[in-house]
Amino acid sequence: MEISAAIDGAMMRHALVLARRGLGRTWPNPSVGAVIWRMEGQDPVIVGRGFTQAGGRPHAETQAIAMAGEAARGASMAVTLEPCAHHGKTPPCAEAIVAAGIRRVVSAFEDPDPRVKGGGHAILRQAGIEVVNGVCEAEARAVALGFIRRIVDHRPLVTLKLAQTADGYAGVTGRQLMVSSTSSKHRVHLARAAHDAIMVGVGTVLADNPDLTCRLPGMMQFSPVRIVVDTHLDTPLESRLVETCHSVPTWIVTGPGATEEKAEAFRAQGVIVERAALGSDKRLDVVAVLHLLAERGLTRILSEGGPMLAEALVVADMVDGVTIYTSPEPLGREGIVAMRPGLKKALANKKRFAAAKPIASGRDSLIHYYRV
Ligand code: AOF
Ligand code: ZN
Repeated sequence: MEISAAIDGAMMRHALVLARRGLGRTWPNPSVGAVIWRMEGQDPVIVGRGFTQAGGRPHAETQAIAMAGEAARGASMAVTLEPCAHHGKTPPCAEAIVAAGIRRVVSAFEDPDPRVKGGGHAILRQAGIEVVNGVCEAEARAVALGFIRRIVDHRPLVTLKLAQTADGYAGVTGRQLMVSSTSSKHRVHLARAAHDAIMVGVGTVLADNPDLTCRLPGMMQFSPVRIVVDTHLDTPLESRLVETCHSVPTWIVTGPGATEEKAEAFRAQGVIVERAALGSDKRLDVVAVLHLLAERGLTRILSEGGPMLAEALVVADMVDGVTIYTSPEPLGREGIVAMRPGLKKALANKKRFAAAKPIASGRDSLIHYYRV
């Protein structure tokens, strides 16, 4: 490989590492990474780095340019998404790159947002900047998948998380069951932080009264929005999710049948209550729920339960990844089956999902399935 192509790839991979740091915190915007470097002889020297800040602004490029200062003049930039071309709260990044005197831009892929869509690369080229597009495109698309799903498919990315006993149970009705080791709990909390929202069915709230926060040391502020899918508004007003909605936002998506009076009682506590349409089975239509959440700006959802919601999401083909934690101990009696038939069938279909090699997570085993 040519030296400059190898350097472009290395700088893009570095920008991708930066972009991953913002995952879960930039919605409705994508998390983008940018690296600015100059060549000193044969060696690249990094003079600026940036990633999209919490809430989606400032953008990655302006962060990197601010760090580089005058060193940006004549330098190269690697950026994990086409620089924006539209006027938002600040002028377009493409114009900021031109103004900073950057000579060469290595970009991963064209921004699908209709406000940009090739316009950023065009601004750069018109200014005489060399643009190389398509570097590490697959990896960059994977990092930006939540944003792409929202813009292109009008739904957020969905990751399913499941925990089961060795004999395949998620728990016993009405009682919380600890199926995961400390190491698995840490992994789950880290995954929570990298998503915009955690979603559960009301059954999980009734059974577990969960907190659904990121409780890793120093990371509490990375707790995402918590969403309950609750057709009849059965969430208890005394639940943890309602009681703590002032420190971490709680949204409930309910159906048209729940009374407005009931909805108001939750709103009075600080919960955001939204309505979506029902499916033919008289339960909330998960596709309608996801469209609504995308409209509200969410790009990455972690669905943590229960088995009915997981099955409905996968049967509707709304799932991008599935993480399954399996404990070494069996439950040893009847319980709630973790993987309902629709989910099992989908995961066994190699045209739909590919399994990564299982790994150990403490005493549990962990397997991740990717959408093909
Ligand atoms: C970039 N760099 O770091 C990000 C970009 O609402 P605004 O004005 O902040 O614009 C959001 C759009 O900008 C978003 O839909 C996407 O097209 C792009 N995001 N662009 O150049 C960044 N986060
Ligand atoms: Zn921008």
